[in-house]
Amino acid sequence: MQKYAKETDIVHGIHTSHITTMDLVPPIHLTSTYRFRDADHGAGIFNGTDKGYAYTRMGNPTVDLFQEKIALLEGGEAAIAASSGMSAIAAAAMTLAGPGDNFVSCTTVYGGTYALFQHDLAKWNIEARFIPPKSCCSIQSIESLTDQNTRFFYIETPANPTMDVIDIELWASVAKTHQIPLVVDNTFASPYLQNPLSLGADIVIHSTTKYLNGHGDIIGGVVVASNDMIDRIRKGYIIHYGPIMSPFNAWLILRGMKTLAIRMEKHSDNAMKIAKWLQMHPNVEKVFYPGLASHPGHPLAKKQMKKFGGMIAFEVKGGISAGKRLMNKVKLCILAVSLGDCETLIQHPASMTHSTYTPQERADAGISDGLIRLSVGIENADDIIADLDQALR
Ligand code: LCS
Repeated sequence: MQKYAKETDIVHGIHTSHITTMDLVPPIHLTSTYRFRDADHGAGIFNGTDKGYAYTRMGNPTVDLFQEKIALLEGGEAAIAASSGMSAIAAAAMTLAGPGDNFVSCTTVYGGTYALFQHDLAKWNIEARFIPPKSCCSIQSIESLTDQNTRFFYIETPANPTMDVIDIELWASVAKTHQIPLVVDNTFASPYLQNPLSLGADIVIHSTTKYLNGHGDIIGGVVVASNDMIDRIRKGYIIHYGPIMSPFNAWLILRGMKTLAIRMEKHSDNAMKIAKWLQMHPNVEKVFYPGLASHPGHPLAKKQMKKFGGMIAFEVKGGISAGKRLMNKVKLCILAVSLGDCETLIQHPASMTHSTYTPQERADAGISDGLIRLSVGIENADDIIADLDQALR
């Protein structure tokens, strides 16, 4: 089979036109159920001896197309889509671990992920063990929290919201020695900028709400892994707990994904320009962007990412009160959570995305009260800079 570059796969991968309609764009299969030719056909689909669809919670052609496409782009055998990034994470975690088990992660992850790990999984007697940012790339720290009941490792890189860069190959090597899977949330990078499976990870997760869809109009998630693992997650969680992706959302994500390469190029170029400008601004205390040579994760990001993405965090002089004034003064940038949209979004992690942490937990995670997060859009970079400049002044 001809092998194409990532940009080409993003546009052409998977879909082949229907033999008679010859449509360029696949149709949306909006159906909850499917006809069986006869009783044996129906029974055959249910027992796996016949190919075909039975019921959309168990499988849908439009959702399948999206799953095949993301598996192709991440270099995985298969994928299972979910109703949100959170349900994709829950599906993976609850398939891999049960009562009495534990897993190891980093303290700094998306606030919803942290709450799921710290509070909700605890109710099922699944224990999350967190490594603080300073030792997140230390084999010793990972080893010291790993025991015979550790069922998986979970990392997010770059991490939300501090932009910590976590060494995927290092975590993968420790995971291999313990024969447990490494799960990587690749949401911030997208498959265009980073492919964790090629660096030794076993499972990749995306909130498709973000860069994959790219247009801020749906919520979705996906898990990419081996055929066996995806089968386990599908049967062990998605089909029976039911957080499936709707065919309509799968179709919108397929549509949004076609421009992933050019969007990620523009997000990354804009963010680099803005991060450099912020770094020089007299009212800015500190900038966290892995593309800056001053970022501690810069050499690692250069190694494991193609470019540095569209997410920036920064602290303004004057702490939280100055930060609030900044967020209230922007005119072009939009004060909103989420990320990866065409529009530049600005938000305050401590009171918004990471308000699920206690103040002490946020301090442990390196999320200061004055930290502001910018999801840089695809507008003209100078217009974003001019807006931030008037607000900072
Ligand atoms: N993983 C990461 C890295 C995220 O940033 C988010 C959401 C999720 C998973 C969960 O995905 P969802 O269920 O929302 O599709 N992050 C958000 C954020 O930073 N602002 O609003 C949501």
